[in-house]
Amino acid sequence: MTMAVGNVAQERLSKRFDKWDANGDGVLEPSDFVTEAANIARAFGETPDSAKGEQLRDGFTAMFQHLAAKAGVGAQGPLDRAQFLRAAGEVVEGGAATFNPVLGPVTRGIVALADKNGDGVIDDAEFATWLNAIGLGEEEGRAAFQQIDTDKSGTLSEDELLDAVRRFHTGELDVELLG
Ligand SMILES: [Ca+2]
Ligand SMILES: [Ca+2]
Ligand SMILES: [Ca+2]
Repeated sequence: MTMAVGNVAQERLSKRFDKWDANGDGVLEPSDFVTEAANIARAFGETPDSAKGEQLRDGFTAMFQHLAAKAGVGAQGPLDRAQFLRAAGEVVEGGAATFNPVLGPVTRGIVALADKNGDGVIDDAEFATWLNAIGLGEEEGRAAFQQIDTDKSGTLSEDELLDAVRRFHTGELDVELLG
C-alpha cells in the first residue's frame, strides 16, 4: 500500500523544486543541479572543480538521474513540477529504503565539504560553518545540532545527517540542511 505524502512534505518538495530550478525556467534539468552543486561548493569556500566540488556535483547528477528514471523521462530531463512532486514524493514516502540511495550521495558530498578536519564527522564548529553556508542562524543551529545528534555523541555522523535531511522532508524535523 502506498501512503499519500502529507501536505508538509508536498510543500517542502515544492520549495525544493523552486530552489533546484536554478535557471528559473520552470523545469529541472541536469544543468540546474550542476549549478546548485557549484553554489554549495562555493558557499563552503571550495571551487566547483575541486575534488570535493566534483564529488558533490556527481551526487547531484546521480540524484537527477534517479528522479528522472522514476518520473519516466530521459536522463537529461526535463522534469516539470508535477513530475518532480510525484517522483520525489515516492522517494520520501518510501522511507529510508528509497530516500537514502537518492539523497545519500548529495548529503555525503556536503558532509565532505563541511568536514574541514577530515575526521568523517561534523563537530560544533563545522556545523556552524554549514549553517552559515546555507544562511541559517546560530541559535536555530544549536537546537538543530541536539536534534540531529540522535546518539548524543557530540558529533554528527553522515547517517545522522542523512536521516535529518529525510525527516525534514517528511515534516518530522524543521531544519533545512540542504539550503
Ligand atoms: Ca531549470
Ligand atoms: Ca570533522
Ligand atoms: Ca552523533
